[in-house]
Amino acid sequence: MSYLDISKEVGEALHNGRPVVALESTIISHGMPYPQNVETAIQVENQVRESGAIPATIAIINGKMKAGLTTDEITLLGQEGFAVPKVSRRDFPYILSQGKNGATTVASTMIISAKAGIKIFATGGIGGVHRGAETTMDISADLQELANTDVAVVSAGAKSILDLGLTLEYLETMGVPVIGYRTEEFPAFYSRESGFGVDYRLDDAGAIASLLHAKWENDLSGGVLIANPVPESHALPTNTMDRVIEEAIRQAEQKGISGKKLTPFLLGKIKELTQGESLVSNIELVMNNARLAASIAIELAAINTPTS
Ligand code: PSU
Ligand code: MN
Repeated sequence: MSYLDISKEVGEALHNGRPVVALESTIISHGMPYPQNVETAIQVENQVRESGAIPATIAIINGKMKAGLTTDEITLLGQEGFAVPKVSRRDFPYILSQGKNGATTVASTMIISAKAGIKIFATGGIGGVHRGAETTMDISADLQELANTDVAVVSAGAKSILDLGLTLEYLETMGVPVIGYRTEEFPAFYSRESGFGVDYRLDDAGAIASLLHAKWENDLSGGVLIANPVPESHALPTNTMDRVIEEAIRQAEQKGISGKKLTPFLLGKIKELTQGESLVSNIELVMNNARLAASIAIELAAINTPTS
């Protein structure tokens, strides 16, 4: 019995060496409110298609690791929201053996992408080293997955709910290249600046695809983080967001929220405290990442299946 279920469209695209972009599902169930979450998930898939690649939204449905969801499945994850278990690497054995549904994080989307043969994945923001991790030890499993699994993740950096400096140190230790797309600075999700640099700046999708090829061709296993800043038009003021994030973290501490509940709690609070303004920015940056991921997937497919 296979636990992996690749949709017909995604399977054919992979078989024919066509570009495919993976998309995660925790962003649907835990990252945005209904109905914007479902609308965005569909819009992002359309964006990938318009950009010339095939989208593969990833989740666990009835104990199957799915690459390519139906609209009904996306709608189910969006409607059930926080009731859908958030699945990272450690949760797979339980969710699969119980035949349950699960929303996949960056880590678990990478795992299923790698099994399916998908190399490029677009999301909003990754998990990382939380502020105060020197006492809580709260470090997202996303970082360990980037260390080990051969998938490139396009994100708008990471929210400053995390300690961005420690997150970048961790990635360096684990051998994960952090590439800035048209930027020297690691972006902080809602804003284009963080005060931290990236390892290398690359200005076109072809150069990024060449870097991925050079890494994997030489058995340098593991992921690559591609940081794509939020479009200028939708960036939010850093000092407003800093205040909002500080307040969200204060409330989480007061309520004693920890473990896998922390990130979704903080995301929810940020949304509440910015009265939805952050949601518009969030949607735009995900669309922007989908476009870049599709371009990289196209370039990588061209390298791997040269014409003539
Ligand atoms: N950060 C965001 N938006 C998100 C997430 C993180 O700005 O939606 C989600 C992603 O699915 C990410 C996960 O992989 O949260 C990380 O959770 P944790 O910190 O519990 O590993
Ligand atoms: Mn955590």
